[in-house]
Amino acid sequence: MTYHILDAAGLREWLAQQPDLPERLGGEAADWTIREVSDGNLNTVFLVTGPTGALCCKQALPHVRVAPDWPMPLERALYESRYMQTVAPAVPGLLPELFAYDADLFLIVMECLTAHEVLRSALIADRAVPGFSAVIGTYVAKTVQATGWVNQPFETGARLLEQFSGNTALTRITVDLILTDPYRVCGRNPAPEAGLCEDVKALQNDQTLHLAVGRLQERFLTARQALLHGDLHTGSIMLDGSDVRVIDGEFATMGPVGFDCGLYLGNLALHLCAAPHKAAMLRDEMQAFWQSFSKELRSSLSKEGGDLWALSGPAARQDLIETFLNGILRDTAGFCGLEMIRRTVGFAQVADYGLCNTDAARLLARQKALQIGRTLVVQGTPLRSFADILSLMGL
Ligand code: SR1
Ligand code: MG
Repeated sequence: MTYHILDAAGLREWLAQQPDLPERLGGEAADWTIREVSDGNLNTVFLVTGPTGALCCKQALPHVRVAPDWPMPLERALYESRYMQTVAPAVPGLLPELFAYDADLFLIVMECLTAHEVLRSALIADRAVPGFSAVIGTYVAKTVQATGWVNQPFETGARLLEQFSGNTALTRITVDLILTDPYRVCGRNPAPEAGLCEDVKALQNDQTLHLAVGRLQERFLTARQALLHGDLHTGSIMLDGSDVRVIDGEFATMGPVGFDCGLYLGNLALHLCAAPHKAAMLRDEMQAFWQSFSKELRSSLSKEGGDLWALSGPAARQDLIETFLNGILRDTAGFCGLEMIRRTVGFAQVADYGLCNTDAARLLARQKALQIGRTLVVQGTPLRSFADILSLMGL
C-alpha cells in the first residue's frame, strides 16, 4: 500500500486486513470504535476499541502536525519503532508493547494505555502519584546499560550508530529548537509576552551563555555515549497509579546520557516554576530520579561486559565510574537548563504555565525558569553532587 494519510475509515479498513490485529480487538471491523486523540506536535494518534481489546495507532504525517507548512520526513515512525524494539528487552513493562509497524504507511500499532494519563497533565491536575521519577531514573540507567559502551561490546554501539544516525530530521529539530533558536532572533520563536521582551533580548546577547551553549551543542552532537530517548519530557511519560510507561521515542539517537536526564528534570523544574507551592514534592521526585538512576548505573558499570575499562581492576574501575557519572551530572545540569529556557521562550512551550492564575504570576514563573535555566547552563563552579544541581535551582 502506498503512503496516504489515514482517517478513521482508512484505518479501519487497514486494520481489518492485518493478520493478528483484528483478533486483539475482537468482533467485526464494524464493531470497532475509532477515536482520534492526536495531542503531540508531530503525528496523528487514533485509539481503536473493540469488544475484547484496544489498540493505539500512531501515524507520521509529512509535516509537523501543529505547523502544516513545516515539512517533516516520515521516517521518524521507523526510528520510533526501532527504538521501542531496541530498548524493550532492557526495560520490560516500562514501554507500551509494540504490535506492528507498517513501513509503507509509517504507522505504529501498539498497546493502548487506556487507563494511563500523560504525566504533564497529571502533574497539572495534581493527580500524579509520587514515585514516578524513581522509575524513570531506573529506565534511563537500564537503557544506558543496554546500549552504552561500558557494558556492551563495541559492536553493539557501532550497530546502534548505524541504525539511528539517519534520524537527522528529528535531530535537526533538537539542534534548532533546543540548542540554537532560543538564543537568536528566529521566526519560529513565538512573540514573547510584553514583560518578557527584555529577557528574550538578553538571551540573544549573552556571550557567556552562548559559550556554554556551544559546549552543550558539542556534547549533544559528538558524545555518542548511549542510545537516547531524545525527548524525555513529562509529555512523553504516561502513568496509571504506579504503572509508569515511556512513550514517543521518535527522537532516538546516540548521544550524551545527561541529555535524557536533563530534559526530564528540566520539565519537573518548569512545573516547579509554575507551581512553587509544590516545591517539596518536586524536590523529592528529582532526588528520587537521580538516586535510582545513579544507583542502577553504578551497579551496572561495576560489571564488565564491554571493551571500555576492560583493563581496570575494581578500584580503578570505581574511579572511572565516578568520573563518568560526574560528566553525566554536568551534562544533566546543562541540558536541564537548555530545556527550561526553550520551553519558556521557544517554539514548543509547556502547558504548565497555565497553572499561573494571573499574567503577573506567569511572567514571574517564566523569568524564574530563565534565571534557573541560565544558571544551570553556565555553571559557575564545578558540580560535585546532585545536591549542587538542586541548590542551583534554589532547592
Ligand atoms: C516541531 S516538534 C517540537 C517539539 O515537540 C516534540 O515533542 C519535541 O520536544 C520537539 O522539540
Ligand atoms: Mg512527542
